[in-house]
Amino acid sequence: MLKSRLCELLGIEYPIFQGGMAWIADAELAAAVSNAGGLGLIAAMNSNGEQLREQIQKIKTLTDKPFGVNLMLMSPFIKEAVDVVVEEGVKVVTTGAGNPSIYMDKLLGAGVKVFPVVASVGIARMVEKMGASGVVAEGCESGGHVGETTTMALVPQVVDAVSIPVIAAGGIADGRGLAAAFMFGAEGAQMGTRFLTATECNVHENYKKAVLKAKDRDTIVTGKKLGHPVRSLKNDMSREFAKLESDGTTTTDELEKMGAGALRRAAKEGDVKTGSLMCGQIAGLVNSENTCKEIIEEVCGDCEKLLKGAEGWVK
Ligand code: TUI
Repeated sequence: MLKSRLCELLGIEYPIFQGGMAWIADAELAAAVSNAGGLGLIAAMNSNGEQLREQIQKIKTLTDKPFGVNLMLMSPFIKEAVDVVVEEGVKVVTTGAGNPSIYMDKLLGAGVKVFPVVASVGIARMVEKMGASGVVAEGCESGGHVGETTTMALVPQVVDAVSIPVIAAGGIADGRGLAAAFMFGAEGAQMGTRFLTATECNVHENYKKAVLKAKDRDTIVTGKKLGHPVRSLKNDMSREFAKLESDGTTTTDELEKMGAGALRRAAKEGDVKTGSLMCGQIAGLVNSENTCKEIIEEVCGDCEKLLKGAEGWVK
């Protein structure tokens, strides 16, 4: 059986976090991951307090297992979301797309375990000092908002810099990825793209099919000019965005307008042409739809076999 400090700390069976995918990670997906023994997370994304509260109350009817909320720090409703998390007694939070410092005291004071998603050693060190329970070190292979460093380079550097548990993210979708994460000193892994294709994921079928069909070079990073680079599948939308971004005549306001609503269009309406299909580079490896239970058992089972067989390399 795979065990790490993470399992004991959170009372979960498998050291697996589900990514807090905006417009995708709802109460049903999160409950399915938690019921399968991982840590399911509801994406607060740009939800207001009431919308988030509804999802939290829903997940409480769907699982008795530990679950969490992912707070997207760029949300205009971030303050309300933090209040609702505290009021609803949510026990675990991951944060993304920014520095969570100003919300740490409130969350920690309410007994919430906070796992900031970080893309650099500096922020990892800072949040450890502030009392984070662990950090998710996310490399730029991931989908959505990305940093600059790869998982392979980032994870061991973060592991060396902090003593709290590190969860590796970005480019992990199978047992080999999880085993590699352990070899880097991480104590678990977070997966987004793999869970996006799960049976229990309510993302539009067109989006799911596009991810299942994607190959190794089918993603692109856009939005660097806006200060928030985002990885998504190549399509009419992302190609056009990339072109306008580099032509030097399109203003950042015009680019912002073009990006607004694009993820919702893809995830909810299935618009795979003009929507934004955020997705990690590992999509090429994700070729079948499975239940969350199948995914977690396959990934952890394969990882266990690999780690047990690792001695075979030593002569
Ligand atoms: O947050 C994510 N991934 C996301 S958020 C998102 S919603 C969105 N939609 C459109 C445009 C932009 C965002 C979609 N995908 N992953 C976690 C993550 N956090 N990756 C990188 C970071 C990060 C970045 C900067 C963490 C800390 C940070 O600190 C900022 C600083 O002050 O250095």
